[in-house]
Amino acid sequence: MIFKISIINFQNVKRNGNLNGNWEENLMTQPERAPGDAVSATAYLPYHPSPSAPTFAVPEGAVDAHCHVFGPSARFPFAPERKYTPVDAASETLFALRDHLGFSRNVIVQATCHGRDNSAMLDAIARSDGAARGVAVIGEEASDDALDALHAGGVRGIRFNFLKRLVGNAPRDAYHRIAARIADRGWHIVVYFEMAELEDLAPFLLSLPGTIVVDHMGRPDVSQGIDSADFAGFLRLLDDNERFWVKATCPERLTQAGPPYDDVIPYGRTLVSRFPDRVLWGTDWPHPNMRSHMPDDGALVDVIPRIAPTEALQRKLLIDNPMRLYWPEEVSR
Ligand code: 0GY
Repeated sequence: MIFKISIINFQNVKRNGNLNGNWEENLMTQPERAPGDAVSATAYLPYHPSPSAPTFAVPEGAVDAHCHVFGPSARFPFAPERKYTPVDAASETLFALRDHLGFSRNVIVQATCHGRDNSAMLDAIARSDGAARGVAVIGEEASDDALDALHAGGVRGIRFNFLKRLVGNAPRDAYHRIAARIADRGWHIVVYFEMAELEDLAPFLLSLPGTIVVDHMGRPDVSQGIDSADFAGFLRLLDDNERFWVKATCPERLTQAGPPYDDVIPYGRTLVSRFPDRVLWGTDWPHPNMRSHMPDDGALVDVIPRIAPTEALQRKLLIDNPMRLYWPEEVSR
């Protein structure tokens, strides 16, 4: 069986343009999930078809430091071991969204549905005309030549994922050996975990070398409140270890209240004000695995001034910090 989803082509959308009438709608078909998929493609919401233009004027040179490309699966098949099957989300659509929202660059993060095959991400970077860099997922089988090729292709970090619903197992010994091999490349390690796991995970994270970037605010349970022991422990980890960074991303994943994400704003604001030189921001487009609602990417951008209320903080969050990690050669020392 085939199901149809409506996908908007952003190609003709100019920055801050009037959306009405500018959108060109396509119908794309998506195959039914493959046998053995843990998550049905039909249970997963497609990305927002017509994101609003944000009210917040994103500063020139801003980086969307966490987003993905998926497929197109006819060219870049999803990994057989994946836990979900997303809708295709091609680089052209990502770059049109970047322009529509007012961003200048993207950091494309390898997601689990593509496993260790980084080719869709590398293809997107190659098409970006220097405006994208990437975070890869690699295994121990990756040769030094393969790592060189990833670097030449724009990769500046690797990702270790600890979410049980996304990866079957997170082999810590292998992660150690991989981390040691990338340490002298000037790359960093992105880690994705649930805050409830932090106590168990912290010794391991601390044993990793170099800069460690925590995804999605460390995924706090926001129902516990900003003064929870878990969030205090997370703040302590960052207080005590200057090499730990955090992405102030994904209010849409963390919220229990829904848009405009009032319940998540205090977490983002705390992280940005306390660690202004170690925070990143990204859309997380195309928002894999969202089932509660699909965020309007324009509304997500409007969260930025609520968590980074001054121009100086916005500049660090959106430009200075991501440039230091992903385009260090362009940053004057
Ligand atoms: C994200 C979050 C998710 C997915 C992945 O690698 C992934 O598949 O990270 C999620 O489901 O929470 O960063 O997009």
